[in-house]
Amino acid sequence: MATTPRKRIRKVLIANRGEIAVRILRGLREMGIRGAVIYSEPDRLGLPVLLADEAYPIGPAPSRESYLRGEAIVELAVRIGADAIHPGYGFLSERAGFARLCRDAGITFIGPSPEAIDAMGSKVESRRLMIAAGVPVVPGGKDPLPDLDAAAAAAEEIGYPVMLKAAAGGGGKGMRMIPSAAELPSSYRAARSEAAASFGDDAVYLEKYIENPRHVEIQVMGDLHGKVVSLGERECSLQRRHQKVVEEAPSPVVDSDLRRRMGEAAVKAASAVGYSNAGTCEFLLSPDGNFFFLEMNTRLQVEHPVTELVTGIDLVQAQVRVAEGEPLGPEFDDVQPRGHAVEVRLYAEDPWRGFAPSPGKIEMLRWPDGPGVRVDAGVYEGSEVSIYYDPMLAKLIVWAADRERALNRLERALSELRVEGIRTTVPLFRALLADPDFRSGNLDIGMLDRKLAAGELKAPIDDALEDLPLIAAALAHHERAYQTAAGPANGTPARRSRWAGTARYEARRNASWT
Ligand code: MV4
Repeated sequence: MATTPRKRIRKVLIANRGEIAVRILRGLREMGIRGAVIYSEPDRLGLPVLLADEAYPIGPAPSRESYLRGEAIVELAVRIGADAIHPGYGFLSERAGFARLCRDAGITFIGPSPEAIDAMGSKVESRRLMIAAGVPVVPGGKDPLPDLDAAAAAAEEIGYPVMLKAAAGGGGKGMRMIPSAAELPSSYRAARSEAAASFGDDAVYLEKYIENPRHVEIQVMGDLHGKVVSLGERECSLQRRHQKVVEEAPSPVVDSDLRRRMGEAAVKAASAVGYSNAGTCEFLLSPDGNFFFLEMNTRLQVEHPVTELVTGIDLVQAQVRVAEGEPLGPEFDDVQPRGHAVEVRLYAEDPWRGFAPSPGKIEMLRWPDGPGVRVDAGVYEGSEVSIYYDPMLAKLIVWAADRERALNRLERALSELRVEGIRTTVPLFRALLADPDFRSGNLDIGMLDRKLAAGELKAPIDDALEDLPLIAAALAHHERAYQTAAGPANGTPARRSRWAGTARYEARRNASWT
């Protein structure tokens, strides 16, 4: 029998910060692998530094001078004797050039090959590859449009409404919905100049506009021996300006047949570019049940924990094992979701003031726990939340036997959570949990924006009321102390404090403080 080539990884340098650096450290420590982190100046007291086996300064706050210094990071990995680099998400994670630097230095990049990253990097290029591989993509053109006349002809053929997209793009930049022929000329010019400004390439192409779709994505995992598997879907429709807010697995509308078909499409997509390691295929799922490949994210995603909770697979550890050359075993075959998981992203933003950033010191912090609750945090009580990086503080993830119970559990967990000193998106989640459309799983990619614009999402209770039990208890304590010292001395018991009753009543009434 042929032996599998497996290069044991003993030390990993994590080229990231915040909660994902902490998440990766946890995965490594359970495998007996040393975890080293880099940190920028404002991150010197960050949670990753406190938890890592080794920590190295990488530069000042701006990412370009710290977390994006690819060459310095690879040099550091070599110097400290790391076998591999885990890029996390964002920063250098989807830069083929960085994966190449690692390869050239003999460092294992924990992610796909530079060739696979490149192949999925360009929209028209990956679209062409997907069409050739038989992966369903949104109906539309394959090539960039040379001029307005070509755009008008293509739009007529596809049928309005259409969507103009940047060929080099991704993430929604340079994208324009065009309801009818009248709007085409101005949108065409605007899309081209926006594409030029964002990507240095003004090429655009056309697709059929899919109305009220869901954003459903498939987690894939590939090994270095050509095996690629699907680990099921995540429902990510609840987003604001391409920033996901809530994610769940499984999707409330994906049944086992659709899951199998979307999984097969995702495996085809990944296999077409020789994909290995963790990746995500994004699809639009239209209300009539058709699905269309959008793009592939060639990294571990923020929302990976919901997949971990319903599959029982540790995705970070699986990434390390496949990077070592270990083949995906039978436990990766025909993986089906068990129960239901929901994740909410806690941002240091005020949802009632246009999601204004809310940096500052976390004066008080109490995470929820108990059955089925997971917190992936990058901060602790006393942390300073700076303005330099993504404002996501933590992810709260719950698991339960079904969706209804998972949402009840999330509500319970949020009632235990306290963050003082900065504003967070927590009240938005409370409002969403009280929303009938969210509760029933009736979601699409425009839902959150529509409800926010219509003022339909409101804080269910005034935040200030949360402190009532605390205030009542303090007053009760004060009054009791006062009466003990100066109360009637003739043997009659002191009159019972009105505040004591209030404190007990409030504590019972408001589960957020007990
Ligand atoms: C679309 C679409 C509707 N029809 N394409 C936005 C980001 C980019 N990755 C693709 N996007 C979209 N492409 C067609 N033909 C709607 C979106 C879209 C979207 C997609 C996924 C998640 C959130 C979104 C929010 C707005 C628009």
